[in-house]
Amino acid sequence: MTDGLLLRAIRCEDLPRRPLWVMRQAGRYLPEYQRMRREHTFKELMRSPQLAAEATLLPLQRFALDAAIVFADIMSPMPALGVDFDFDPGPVLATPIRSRADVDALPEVDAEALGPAVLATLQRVRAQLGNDVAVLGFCGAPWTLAAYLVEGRGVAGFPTLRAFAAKEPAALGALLAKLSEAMASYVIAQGRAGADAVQIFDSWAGALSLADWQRLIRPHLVDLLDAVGQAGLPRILFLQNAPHLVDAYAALPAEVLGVDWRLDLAELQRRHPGRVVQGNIDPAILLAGPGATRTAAQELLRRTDSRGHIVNLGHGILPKTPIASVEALVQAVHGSA
Ligand code: 1CP
Repeated sequence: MTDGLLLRAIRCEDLPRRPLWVMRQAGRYLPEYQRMRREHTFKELMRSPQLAAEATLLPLQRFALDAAIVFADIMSPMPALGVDFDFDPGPVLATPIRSRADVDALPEVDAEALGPAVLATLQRVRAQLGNDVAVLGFCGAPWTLAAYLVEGRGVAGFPTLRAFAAKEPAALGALLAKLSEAMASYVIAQGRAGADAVQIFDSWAGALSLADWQRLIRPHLVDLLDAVGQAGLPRILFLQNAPHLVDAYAALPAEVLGVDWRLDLAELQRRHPGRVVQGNIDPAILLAGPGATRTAAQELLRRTDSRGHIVNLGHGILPKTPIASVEALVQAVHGSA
């Protein structure tokens, strides 16, 4: 059987239309998901491969999307690193990592303990979908995971993390190295469990300057990308709110570069010819309704080169998004080559 549109776009093939999926597509804007959440906590859903597979497949039952992303969180593998956390609604740590001693106290990673429920979910999802729909695994990039581990929760600008980077660069390096190694094992295991490609979410990429990113973060991100590439798994690298880093990210070893809505995707394609890109409609436009969504999608399709473009939002879909806006997005993408 031949591959579906998403894997073919990753190989930069000529296609009848562009592939489409939506970041956080299995989330709270779906009434069916809200129903599941009334009966189960988020943690319960993630702990049960049967329920997590059901949540993963919900958006595919409504919309003709070209990929399913496994229902899990970037924190799902963290228990294997001895990290204790809860969701409120984002990740909150019982004890943030704030010193060299805290980093050194992290246990040796037990590869078997890295998200076993996520792997079991992927196996179920892969078995239930045809090859025309790609199954995506994912992980957090080392820096974005460190943001939660050090800050303790999502905080605008992550000031505690940035102070830690300034005060304890070697400890930060040790933490990022540990996360990079663990995430490589984790996503490679996802590939064995049925993921056709993996997205590496660097949602908080933009917190440091380019010079500090080059010095402190880049080597560990490259180690992760290299390990995943050596395993033969296609890599989608997503960065958010980091326009000063986008050219540096475009030079990293990943098959696809995913960007947020702040960037001009057509211009990015011109600056990096042949680079496969993903994105980048502003998720807030979908809140404005199907008309505004259709206009934004058509404008994106008109302005950008179709070859090597995976259509997506520029960040996760927002909880109050009308279903009709997602339908308009799907129709716009299906209606044009
Ligand atoms: O109340 C609920 O239902 C829980 C909310 C929720 C959900 C549905 C969280 C807590 N995570 C998730 C699932 C999730 N998270 C997916 C599954 C796939 C899908 O929904 O389609 C994925 C891919 C993620 C990834 C994720 N989690 C990222 C990277 C993507 C991004 O949005 O930038 C990040 C930064 C997180 C952290 C996180 N977990 C949850 C929330 C609400 C957040 C972000 C907000 C915060 O930092 O407080």
